[in-house]
Amino acid sequence: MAQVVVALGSNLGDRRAHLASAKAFLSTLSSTPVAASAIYETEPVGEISTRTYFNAVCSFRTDLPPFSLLEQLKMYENHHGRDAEAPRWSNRTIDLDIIDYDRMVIARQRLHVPHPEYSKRLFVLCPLQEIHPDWTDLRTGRTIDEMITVSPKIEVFKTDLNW
Ligand code: A4P
Ligand code: MG
Repeated sequence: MAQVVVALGSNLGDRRAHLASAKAFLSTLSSTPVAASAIYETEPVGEISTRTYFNAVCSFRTDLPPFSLLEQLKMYENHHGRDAEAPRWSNRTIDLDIIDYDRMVIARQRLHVPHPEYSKRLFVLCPLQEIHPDWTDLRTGRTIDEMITVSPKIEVFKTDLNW
């Protein structure tokens, strides 16, 4: 069974509800309870995104191999209002990215793990630190505290919203 980390993001519509239903979906892929961070409100990164995001990170165990997990996540996004044709980094109802799959390195066209950008993104690192405070980057060996220190600064606010 593989230990995986998935990052969730939403900046359209009822952002909390989008995260909550995605978390419920992730628990259907998991054989153990899903560990979830708090919900964070974050400043958008990238030129196309204009609305603030709700972001969170979930960690769970699954029997699905990596590409089957990716397929499940993409199907979920497509069935929940995500426009698959929209340009990269567009506003989105729900984005589900595989941050880590069992500490494996995968470099294929459709799947890169660890996620290539996560180590520079406070909207992933802050919730990840909350549930995995001892996390280290597979490629560089950096601790999560070090990655947070050197990442580009954006506003990240930990909410007390319920899932
Ligand atoms: N793909 C490759 N590796 C992965 C992986 N590890 N997990 C491929 C998921 N997908 C992966 O991704 C495009 C293609 O990448 C997929 O078809 C898959 O085969 P996508 O999620 O459909 O597109 P995207 O989200 O627009 O691109 P990307 O590169 O995932 O962008 P990000 O990193 O998700 O950035 N600001 C804030 N504050 N919060 C955010 O959540 N998100 C983005 C999008 C920009 N700014 C943001 C946030
Ligand atoms: Mg994505």
